[in-house]
Order: sequence, then C-alpha cells, then structure tokens
Amino acid sequence: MKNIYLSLILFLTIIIMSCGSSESPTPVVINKPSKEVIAEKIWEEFDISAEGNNMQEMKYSMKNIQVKEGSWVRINLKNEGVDPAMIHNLLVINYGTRAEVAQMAIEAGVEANYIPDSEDVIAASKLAQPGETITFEFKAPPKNNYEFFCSYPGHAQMMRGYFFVK
Ligand SMILES: [Cu+2]
Repeated sequence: MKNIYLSLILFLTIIIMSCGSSESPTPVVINKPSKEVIAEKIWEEFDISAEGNNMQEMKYSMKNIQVKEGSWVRINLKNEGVDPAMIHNLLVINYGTRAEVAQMAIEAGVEANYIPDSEDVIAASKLAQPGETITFEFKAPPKNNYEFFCSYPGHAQMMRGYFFVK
C-alpha cells in the first residue's frame, strides 16, 4: 500500500515537473506603454457660409482654402440663405474638372445630394437647406491644387473657390 502511495506521489511529481517545463514558454513581459500609440490626427477646421438669397448674390464666404498635406479637414458649411430656393452643398474636386463634375451632378440628381460618383470628387457635403449647417470631414488629398464648388443646379459658376494642399 505504501508503495502505491509512493508511486502515485512520484507519478504526480513527474507530471507537475513536466508541466513546469512544458514547451510553451512563459510569456516574456515587455515594457509596454500603458496606451497604444496612435498617430494623432491634425485637424484643420473651416467655417464657410453660403451667403446671398438669389442666383446673382449667392456665394461662399471663403474663396481659398489651404491645408497641410496629411491633415484632416473639417468643413462646417453654414447655409445663411432664407429663400427656399437657396440650397447648397460643397464639393472638393480635382482641379479643372468643375464643368464636367457639375454636369454629372445634375445627372446624379437631388437623391444623391448632387454628388456624382466620380473619381474627380475628393469630398462632398450633403445638401444644406436654408438655415442649416452641414459638417463634413475628410483626409486632405495629396499635395496639389484642387477646387471646390456648389453642385446644386445653376450654382457652379457663382459658388466656387480653390482648395490648396501644401
Ligand atoms: Cu449653391
């Protein structure tokens, strides 16, 4: 009987020892920073008003927008119009494509917020009704010159400006 106990103890000891030296090594503790390092987004924010109450007076309050490459852009488009016909958006597009994108926007229609499915559209806001402010965000495209404009039918000529990424 004693021998059985001894055998059992020996057997258990072997099991415990073999567990201790099992193949999976004990995890190596590396000095981890308490928080993961996340690259901070650099934001460039602009408040742009759409002013005027008719087709002759309507305009953006900014003509030029300049941002740094790699930054994130937040545009607060405030429609200051009161006339129900004054509906606006803001599209950032590749330089020189305004006429083409404006035409595509009309074809895209109001359901699409007059935002055409085009590679020339870098970023776009939804339509802002009179009195409404629409905020939209996007990562600045590569260093280059771009344009912005309102793609609501008939507004592209009056409501436009330049978007520079430096
Ligand atoms: Cu407009």
